[in-house]
Amino acid sequence: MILTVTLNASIDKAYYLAEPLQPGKVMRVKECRNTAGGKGLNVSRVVKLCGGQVLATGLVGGFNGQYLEYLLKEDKIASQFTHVAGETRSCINVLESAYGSTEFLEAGCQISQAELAEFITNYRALLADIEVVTLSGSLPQGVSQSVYVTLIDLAKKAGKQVLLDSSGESFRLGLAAKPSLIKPNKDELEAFFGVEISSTEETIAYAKKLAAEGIDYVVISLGGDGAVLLHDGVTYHAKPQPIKPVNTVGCGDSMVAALALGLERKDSPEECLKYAVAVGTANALSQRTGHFEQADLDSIYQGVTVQLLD
Ligand code: TA6
Repeated sequence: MILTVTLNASIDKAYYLAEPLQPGKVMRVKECRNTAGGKGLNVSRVVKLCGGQVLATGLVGGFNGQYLEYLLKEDKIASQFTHVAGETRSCINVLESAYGSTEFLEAGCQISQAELAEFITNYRALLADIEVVTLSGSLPQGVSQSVYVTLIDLAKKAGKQVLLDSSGESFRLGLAAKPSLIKPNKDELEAFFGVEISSTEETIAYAKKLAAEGIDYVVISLGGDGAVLLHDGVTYHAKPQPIKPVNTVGCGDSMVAALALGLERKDSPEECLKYAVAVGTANALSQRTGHFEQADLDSIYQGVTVQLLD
């Protein structure tokens, strides 16, 4: 069983426009699709789509929080959230022909120390019956940027593997707790080191610096160029056949879901990476966030090549 943690959950609203976006104009939305969002809930949907067992937890509140739990029930995803006084946020993704995907991410509501303490108590209890934990996304207001350190320490003390997928200060602090696996994308890697990276060799050099921090699995997602994985002193690069992406929102979350399953299944590093790149690429072919068609996954998986680099 995989436990997904989403502290800054969201009602993800995808707006599909028939016309190219014209800033400053009134744009009519051709179709609107609402999903239970926030990175960890995209992870939850994809774990289930891949045939895994998943339990979603985190913080939800208000009418949006009720709607989110309703949407998860519709997706038949089990959840046990801590309920807060604030209102769960919305995140907008505008999809159209001029710019592709443009996201507007709300900050999230204010969380009290008592609400966070209640979540941590609930989280500790949930650890007993699961194998792998994923910690994903930004943090709502009032939650310390060091919260992932606490959650990683508790998971590791309980003997669980824990994946961290966040950015900025919460990622930098979380590293110190040595999560089992991290998956920054290239932009997040550049931001972490304050550099510009222009080749896969450079990506690997910086990934090695993260691995040197004592992180067992370091994955760097590279969009259409696949992903690299560093584990036990070996570097792997998995690349998919080229595709024409439809909606790339949720690809990183889809990879996290596949990597969590790979760890739970004790797959080889090579298989973990190949499967994760195939799932992330299949998600890019779907209009829906955190979703893929099985036929797409099956054909993409066959075309993923894995290179052992050193
Ligand atoms: O990765 C896509 C996504 O999960 C969207 O669905 C939206 O919820 C956003 O990211 C949330 O990102 P954040 O970093 O604020 O947790």
